[in-house]
Amino acid sequence: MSITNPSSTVPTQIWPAAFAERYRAAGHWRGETFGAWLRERADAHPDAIAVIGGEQRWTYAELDRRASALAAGFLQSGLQRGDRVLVHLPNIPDFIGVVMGLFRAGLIPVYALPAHRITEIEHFARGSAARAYVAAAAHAGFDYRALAAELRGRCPTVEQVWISGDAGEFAALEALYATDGGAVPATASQGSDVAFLQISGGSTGLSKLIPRTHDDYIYTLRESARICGLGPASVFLGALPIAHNFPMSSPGFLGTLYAGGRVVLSPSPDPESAFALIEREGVTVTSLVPPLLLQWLDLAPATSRDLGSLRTIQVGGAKLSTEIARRVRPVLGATLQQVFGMAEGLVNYTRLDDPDELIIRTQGRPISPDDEILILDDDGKPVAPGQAGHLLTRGPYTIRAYHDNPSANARSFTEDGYYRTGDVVRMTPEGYLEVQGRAGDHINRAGEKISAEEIEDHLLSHPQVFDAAVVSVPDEYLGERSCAFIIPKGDRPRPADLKKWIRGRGIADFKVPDQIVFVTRFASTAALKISRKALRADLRAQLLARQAAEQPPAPQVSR
Ligand code: AMP
Ligand code: DBH
Repeated sequence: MSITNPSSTVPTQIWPAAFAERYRAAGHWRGETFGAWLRERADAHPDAIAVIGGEQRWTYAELDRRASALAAGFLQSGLQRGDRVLVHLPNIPDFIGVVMGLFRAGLIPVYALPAHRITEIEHFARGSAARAYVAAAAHAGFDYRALAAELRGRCPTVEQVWISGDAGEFAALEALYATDGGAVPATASQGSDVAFLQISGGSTGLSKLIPRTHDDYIYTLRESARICGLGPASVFLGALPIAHNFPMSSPGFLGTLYAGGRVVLSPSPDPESAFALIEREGVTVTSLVPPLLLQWLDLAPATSRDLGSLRTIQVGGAKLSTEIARRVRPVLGATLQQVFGMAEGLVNYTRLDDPDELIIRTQGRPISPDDEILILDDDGKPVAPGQAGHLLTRGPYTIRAYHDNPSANARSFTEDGYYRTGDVVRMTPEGYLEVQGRAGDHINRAGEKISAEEIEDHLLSHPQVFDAAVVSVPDEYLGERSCAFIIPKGDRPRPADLKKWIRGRGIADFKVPDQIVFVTRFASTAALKISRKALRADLRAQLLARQAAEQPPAPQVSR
């Protein structure tokens, strides 16, 4: 009988020794840890406000005390250093309390988005062998306690559940804050340990888990805070869900805390909630995706709120059009900063003092002088300067491997350790990147990445679906929306019923196809003989051609 050692599944992230030495010698990796720097900030300015959300205002001393209390409480419950804990919280102070508590205990948060549902959560729980789940009682009309109950039924390895708010049958997070954390050391970790698992947007199939170390992530926080000019006087508004890598770390709430600034959490990204908080708290910087920026630009001229404190509006997650980019300063009175990043690592910023044209037209340049960039043609050869090609990268904060996923690792990384981003970019003479598009088959819907394959798999399990192909379609507001082409089996299902059914599979709402088009067959060539990729490209082209010709798109289209 074989006995599995639970510690063997503790995630790792390892760079070749020569690279690690170089990154340490350059001062990028300093052996700092999340638990320790929070203690340093709390010792240096205990009474400065760290986190504001709802009616709560926590000073650095309070956040530090809460982190220690939770660390002690988590460990007393039986969790052990290196265990994984699913964090499924909206933008509330408990999000920050919980992750800081986990860091301090040497436990590994696995970040889920509030929009994720049982199917995704089960996938993350299994993939990370999580032993605990922390969620809010309810948010945006969804009861996470019901999800917790279902998760426990499906994944017995999830032994502990803590709920922020009315805990019902589960343990209350609030009670853990009462644990005596006095004896807990500032950190249980080393710089090279994995600090957390971030979630990939998922280009093929289900999301992958991304192990990031203290050393590599703290390097991005330090440099991002510097590039974005953050300091103790900065007030960052978390409007996007802060589990996203962008508002988490570029510089996001973690970069703001690292710089000793103040984090204000908005429960919703809508302009009304955000504008009220900007006025009340004197917000200086925030991060948005392009569709949200568009809403802000539309509503700002008419608002009665004073937005005068805003200095920087960061926009990323999806391509920003130059026309919209141009409106930022005149309408919001703030400097635009474009941010092109990925949870796997590489982050590019336009710099605050760059000429307007660079800020408006490009997605910035890398954080680090040690970020290595390759732009290759389809045959893997470098393109001529200024030409578009596939972006590959490696560097001091770009991962070398996903967690426990050999097939994804074989696809996504070259033998010499470059990450294939899947993005098509060109480099300007100034060394800035312009994102041209994606080589892969995912849909970037308002910054949320959706894998075509994942949704096709759901559709294919419907009894009246013979075959399905999901493609992205340009959308004026969302950037891209999803369209599912379906060959029905027998009676054609109603599009509304199909969408409802997909929703019932327990997946995030943003993954439900926006549009459904029924077709009798896919291509004149036998569908099986052409690759899914070619098929999707073909269907997308047909749809766009039909739309351009302003003919009725196809029999039975529903949005
Ligand atoms: P994820 O894998 O979910 O972390 O998403 C990262 C991907 O989002 C990148 O590889 C790009 O495809 C896309 N992305 C992020 N920021 C930008 C941006 N500023 N412009 C265009 N695409 C972006
Ligand atoms: O889209 C992203 O994942 C992203 C965008 C901007 C990101 O991870 C980041 C900055 O760090």
